[in-house]
Amino acid sequence: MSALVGVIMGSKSDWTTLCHTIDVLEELKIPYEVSVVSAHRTPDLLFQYAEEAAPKGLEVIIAGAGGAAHLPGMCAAKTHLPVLGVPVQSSMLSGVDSLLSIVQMPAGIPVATLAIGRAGAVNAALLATSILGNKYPEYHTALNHYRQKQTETVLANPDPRT
Ligand code: RP5
Repeated sequence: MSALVGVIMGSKSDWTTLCHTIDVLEELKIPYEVSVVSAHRTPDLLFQYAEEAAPKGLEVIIAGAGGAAHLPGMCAAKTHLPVLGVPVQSSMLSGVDSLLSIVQMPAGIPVATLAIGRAGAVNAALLATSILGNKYPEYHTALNHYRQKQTETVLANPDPRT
């Protein structure tokens, strides 16, 4: 099946965060594609990517970036697809800069903004799966299995010292 989720990030240095998105998409068997697309260093590529995303079959875009994190917002400005923004934890400001850059979109162009770092990266994949599940029921099934397994793992390990 061709990719349904497009995962983009502003730099190779974002991979250590967005790899968690890919791990979950792989686990849930969601068809995806992944690449580096920078709002600042490759703006023309970003516009091309966003404009071609829907015509080529993508249904959700996950965009991760850090610092002056304009990638998710500019991507959302050029596509009607849902864009999930993952703030990467920056070294200078711990990702608060990334979070505020992504979350404070003007009314009219939304970006669904996740938590800073790994939690946001994981949840972006889960949210994308939830969105896709409205059209492809097997992805809701996969998501429910994931959550059930998660619950069972917590219940089976109540002692925080082990
Ligand atoms: C952003 O600048 C990227 O998303 C990255 O988080 C940050 C730093 O990029 P590098 O200088 O590490 O390539 O565009």
